[in-house]
Amino acid sequence: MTDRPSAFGPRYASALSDAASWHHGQFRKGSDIPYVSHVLSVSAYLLEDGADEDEAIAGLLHDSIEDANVTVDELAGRYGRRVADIVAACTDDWSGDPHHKSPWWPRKVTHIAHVTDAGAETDLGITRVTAADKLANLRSTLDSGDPGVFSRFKAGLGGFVWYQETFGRLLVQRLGGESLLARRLVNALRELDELVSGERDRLGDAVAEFGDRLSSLPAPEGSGPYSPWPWFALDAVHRSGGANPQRDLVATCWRSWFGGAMPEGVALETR
Ligand SMILES: [Mn+2]
Repeated sequence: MTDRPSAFGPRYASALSDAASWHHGQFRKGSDIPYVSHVLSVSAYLLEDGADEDEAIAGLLHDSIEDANVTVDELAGRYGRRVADIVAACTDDWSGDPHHKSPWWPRKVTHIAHVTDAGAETDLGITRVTAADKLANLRSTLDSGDPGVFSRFKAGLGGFVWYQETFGRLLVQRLGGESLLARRLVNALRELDELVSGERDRLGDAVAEFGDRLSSLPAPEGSGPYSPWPWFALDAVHRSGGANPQRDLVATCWRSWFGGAMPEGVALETR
């Protein structure tokens, strides 16, 4: 024990209790693990990276707007403006009705830009809490050992890999190499890369061939600097088990990624 100021003040203790009660009865996707384990991991990663009390509290409460219907004002009243602002920035779509989120691809593109394009004056706490959240999700995916784990994600293997790699690299850049969180993310991304190259080998040429056929399509609205096609092809071919994906399956992927119906004229002919 040392007499350095501890992050575990009465505010932190109260946030621990709120996190446990706000997420009571919720479980991690496809498992019996109580949801609170996730926010405890996020907060632990933050504390180990030298985060301050506000950031460690925001880690505990980062999913409370999205998953526990807590409002920004309520958070600000209980824990102060900074905690509320960090949690709001970690929430990818809360401005509207949580039951009618905007389509996955443009929503993620916007969220990445919102967190990482921030100017130098923007609170680094937002970057830190987001990075700890991404790390906790990535680690539990990598460690699950469950071959079906990617089917739990809205945009499947391809979408998961694009999101983790793109967001992860930008977060690492902004955190800087001295950060323990950044090193942990780099290691996890390396592991993801190994796992995915194994999957790509197993899926064979269909991913590249389908990706090529899609590549003449313009990127959907709200794609920013990103082209979805290589990742979209990876998702569709992964879902079809390595075969050339059929129209119904591609249309299902399309709805998950972009919302709405797949336009006519998407080149789907089988070889
Ligand atoms: Mn989370």
